[in-house]
Amino acid sequence: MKIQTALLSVSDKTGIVEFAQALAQRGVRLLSTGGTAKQLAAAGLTVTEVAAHTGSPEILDGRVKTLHPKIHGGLLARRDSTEHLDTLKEHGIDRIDLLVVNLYPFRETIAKPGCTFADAVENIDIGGPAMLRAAAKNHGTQEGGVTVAIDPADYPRILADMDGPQGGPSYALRLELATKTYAHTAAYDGAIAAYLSSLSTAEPVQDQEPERGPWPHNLTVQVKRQQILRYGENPHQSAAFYVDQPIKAGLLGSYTQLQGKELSYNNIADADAAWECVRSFQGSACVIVKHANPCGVALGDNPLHAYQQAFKTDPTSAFGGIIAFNRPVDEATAQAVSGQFVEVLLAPGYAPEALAVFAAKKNVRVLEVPQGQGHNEFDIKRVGGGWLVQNPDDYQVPEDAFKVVTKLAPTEAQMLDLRFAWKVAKYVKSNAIVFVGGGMTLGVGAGQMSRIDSARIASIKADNAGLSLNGSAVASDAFFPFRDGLDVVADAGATCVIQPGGSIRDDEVIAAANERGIAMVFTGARHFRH
Ligand code: 93A
Repeated sequence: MKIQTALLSVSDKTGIVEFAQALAQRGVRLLSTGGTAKQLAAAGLTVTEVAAHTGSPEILDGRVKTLHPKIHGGLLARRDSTEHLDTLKEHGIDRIDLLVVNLYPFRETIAKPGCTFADAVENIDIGGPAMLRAAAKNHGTQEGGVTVAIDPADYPRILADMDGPQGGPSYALRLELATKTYAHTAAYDGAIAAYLSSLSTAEPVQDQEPERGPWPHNLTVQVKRQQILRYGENPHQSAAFYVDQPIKAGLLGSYTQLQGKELSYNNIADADAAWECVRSFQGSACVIVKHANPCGVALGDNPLHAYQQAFKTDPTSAFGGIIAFNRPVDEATAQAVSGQFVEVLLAPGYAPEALAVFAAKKNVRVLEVPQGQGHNEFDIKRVGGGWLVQNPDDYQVPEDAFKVVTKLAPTEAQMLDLRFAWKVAKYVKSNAIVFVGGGMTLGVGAGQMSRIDSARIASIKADNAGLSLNGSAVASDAFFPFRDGLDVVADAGATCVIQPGGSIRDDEVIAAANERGIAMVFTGARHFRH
């Protein structure tokens, strides 16, 4: 449908003169509000002020300028309804075919230091969103409808369609722009609501800054929907993946999928667990995750070696696992990984030969995640009627905080294993017990309600995998509440233990370690993960 009349009313005037010129050249009549009209007229364009068009002057300091039936009628009349079009005629209302609006800069205003309440309120746009929502509602049908532009980047696309065979914006473009408009007005109102809620007069529960890092009084997150997922954690749940705007390099959300089936909800959750764990190591490492827990973690001379070691921990669970590397994957590693059923692969890069190997396995989802230092500012967990927000668990125990509490001190080799085990335990769901030896996990006990059961499960799993725990090192993500857990790991063959300490029965546990000839280190910090 040909565009005959356009209304232009923009705060961000980027590209507006050029666009208006292009519209005028194509015979479009221009309507515009005060500031925008002034700028267009200064560029030599013929423009009718909305006030002149409606016969109503801008009033209340501009709070009412476009809120008029001549504007909203012109935007909202159905193009396929004779009745609507007759009504327009009856009231002397012209159709408006194209609406170009961007809103008062509310977000930018409140972000300015020293912004007053009055500044904020005056920058709440009312007429703009009203017109945008009207135009978007009436984006119409294949036959015709209103075109709406909020983004200067879309101006050339509208012109291109006007010059195309249809002589006007296609239905697909009108629909796309209408969708974009509603997302925009919703986000705009969301920002206003967030701002107003920050002014709440309710007594703050605790007005002190927490000591453990920066803290927002109001959490505003900008996210973009990356993809709609086939379903959520279970097929009867709907789900989507949203990524931060802008996304920081190094975090899972910055991935590129190089091949494979679409990612599922569980894929993404597990991929994140694997990626966060593997990127915490300096040396070449491989992490295999199943149901959000690492079931094999190893350091190696190269990715292939790391993978082979990680796989040995629990070949049964590794089936259908998510595998992450912190080094680019080469052909030999790709061949080895292809020997097992794998759901998702993650690495900072892939050799072309490695990609050729995976190409033969069409379903395998291969993700490239750029290396980077990015970290989440906050962890957020939804609970009934609220949100739990915390700083992410990125605490690293400083070397001088490791405290040997037993008669025996760990050897240097044992200390290496203990540090590795401690790091892995952080990524295992609580209660976590992790046996390691020689830079690989030997048994992982995860997600049990009692620590002793996690210890038992870890040793059973090592046994199932044919791995010896004699001389192994053990990490516990939180303190042993009684000596029984320590006895289980000692019985299994462990000779050194790392744990936070801090139990009222620490003395009992230390005595047990001394009795069993175990070297034990306290970290003073725990790593619960739920
Ligand atoms: O103050 S408003 O909420 N009331 C209105 O009726 C109205 N109509 C357009 N703000 C209104 N606008 C906004 O004015 C537009 O959304 C745009 O951001 C701005 C353009 O004003 P000018 O052309 O005078 O610079």
